[in-house]
Amino acid sequence: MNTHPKGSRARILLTSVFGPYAQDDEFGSRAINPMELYHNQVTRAQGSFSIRMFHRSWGIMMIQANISAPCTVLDFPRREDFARELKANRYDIVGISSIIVNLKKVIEMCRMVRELSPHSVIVVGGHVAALENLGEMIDADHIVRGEGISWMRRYLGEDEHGPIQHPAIISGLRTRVMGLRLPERKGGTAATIIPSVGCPMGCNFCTTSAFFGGKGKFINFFQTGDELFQVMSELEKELKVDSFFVMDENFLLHRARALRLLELMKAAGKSWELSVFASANAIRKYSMQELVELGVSWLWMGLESAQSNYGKLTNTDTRQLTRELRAHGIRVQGSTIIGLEHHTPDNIAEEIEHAVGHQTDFHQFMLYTPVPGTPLYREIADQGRLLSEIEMADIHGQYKFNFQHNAISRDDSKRFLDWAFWRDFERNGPSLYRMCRTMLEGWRRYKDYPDLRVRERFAREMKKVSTAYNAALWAMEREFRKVNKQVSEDIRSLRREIQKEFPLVGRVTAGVLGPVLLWSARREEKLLAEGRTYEPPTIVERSHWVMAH
Ligand code: B12
Ligand code: SF4
Repeated sequence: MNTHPKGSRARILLTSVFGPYAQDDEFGSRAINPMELYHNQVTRAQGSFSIRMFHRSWGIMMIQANISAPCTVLDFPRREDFARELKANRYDIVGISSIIVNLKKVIEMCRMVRELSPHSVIVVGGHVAALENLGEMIDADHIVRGEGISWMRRYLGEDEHGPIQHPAIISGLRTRVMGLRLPERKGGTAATIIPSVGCPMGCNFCTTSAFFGGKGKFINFFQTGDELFQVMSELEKELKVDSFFVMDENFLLHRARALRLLELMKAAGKSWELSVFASANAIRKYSMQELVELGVSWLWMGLESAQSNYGKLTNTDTRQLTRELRAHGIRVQGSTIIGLEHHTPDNIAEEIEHAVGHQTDFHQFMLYTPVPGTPLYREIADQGRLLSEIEMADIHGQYKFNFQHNAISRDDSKRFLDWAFWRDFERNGPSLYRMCRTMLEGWRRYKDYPDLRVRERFAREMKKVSTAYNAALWAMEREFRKVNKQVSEDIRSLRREIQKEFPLVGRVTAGVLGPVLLWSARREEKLLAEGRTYEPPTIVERSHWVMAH
């Protein structure tokens, strides 16, 4: 690849694909595929109790922070914002970030660049590049497969092996729950930290693992616990946070790095809170005490199925593991796949019941989906089982199969998926309630723990549980009666327990804020029934910027 003739003087626009997203349109937006993590794939069946929030496009933020060329990041533009930005600034390079579902938007954006900014070089990156014949589908100059920071540095003639600067990222924005938007005060939301990309476990369906090299491979941005500690300390200072969303597909797999981080946290008295993704085999490498001292308070774990034979689940009773984690105050988000090869209409209900029986705090369900670039895709394609007429925009794991399953029809795949979400909600209650239960358990176990950092962390959590969350429980108890009376009673007993521990504050907040939340939750239910959806705001951020003349 030749470097760009202007090198680091080239003006760069890095953009995500255009919205609006949560609607059906000709560019591949789908109402059931909103730009939201929880409401898209975790709490989507939970009505007004669903946790609604947006996450920025971290890939392009990471690239921007690691190049010295003048650069604009345009996140969640509408088509007209993108057009305006192209016309207002003479960009030498336009970088578009996308995943496969948004292919049609990439096609349109490339077309718009050619029309509105014909001198620009078009670079397309992100998971959409896993499509082997992407070059024939879009009009771009470069397609970047895999890690993008090193590619962009190389293209600009900068040092591709230079140290990685981590941008200050606030993990979520515009959070809403029960019809109310939470205030966005500094330090109130976790910072996102991205230690590495990829995962060496190489599960056959896993796109992230495949995209960054597959089995045995991954790319570390921060190799050691020391580097990670330093980055986290900087983010703590800049964003005033003590909570981190660790965006690493399998954070706990790198044990030496995690334990060194713990050592440094202890020495510096850091009472940090970490939300991590980890596979069961990686979690098993730690004692509960190590996890708690490391600040792990939320854990996303693949459960897949009791009958599956993924290496990460070998010799693990995931139900027992979930129980244990929750008993130590660690919120668990389980992830279960619907439509594995051994699933049939006869055994699927039992498999869903097994998954739901984990009683995780959150539960993601996804269809087994061969996605281009993965070993599973190649296997299913070789067997001639891919359904060729399916649009890319519908291959996102929340709609219907994109392949011929041996026992389950396409329409049934959607029915079973929806049933799983509903069953989890009906049987276990709103995730917000489950979280409160786990946090109370953790606090009871650790409130007198010798390590002050741990005590402080649980005390912080309990402050929320005894106030705002307790008021939410008051409203939930009433609203949930019509869904499941038993769960509503369980919510009431949890409230009693909280009130026993915090008599005054518990009673006052439930009495004052509870009715407000009940009212706003009911109003939200009504709006949702009328088709209300949410869109992320458009964000523009410029670095090393000088106006063009
Ligand atoms: C945060 C996230 C989201 C956010 C969206 C954030 C956003 N603003 O777009 C939310 C939660 C809304 C979301 C939704 C969905 N997501 Co998502 N999401 C992720 C997640 C967890 C993290 C992404 C991330 O920031 N990674 C860290 C950064 C550093 O890595 P990166 O983005 O890959 O960027 C690097 C390279 O790809 C490259 N690069 C990226 N962009 C560009 C651009 C240029 C110009 C260049 C040169 C390079 C480049 O350089 C970067 C640095 O190395 C990934 C999983 C993962 N671990 O990556 C899934 C992932 C990207 N999502 C995925 C999917 C399928 C979805 C959904 C369809 C799922 C669903 N049904 O719910 C929806 C789609 C919503 C929509 N309407 O578009 C898949 C994509 C698969 C594919 N092959 O296309 C992934 C990989 C998860 C998975 N394993 O299945 N998602
Ligand atoms: S363990 Fe999780 S992140 Fe790693 S390859 Fe398997 S599914 Fe992907």
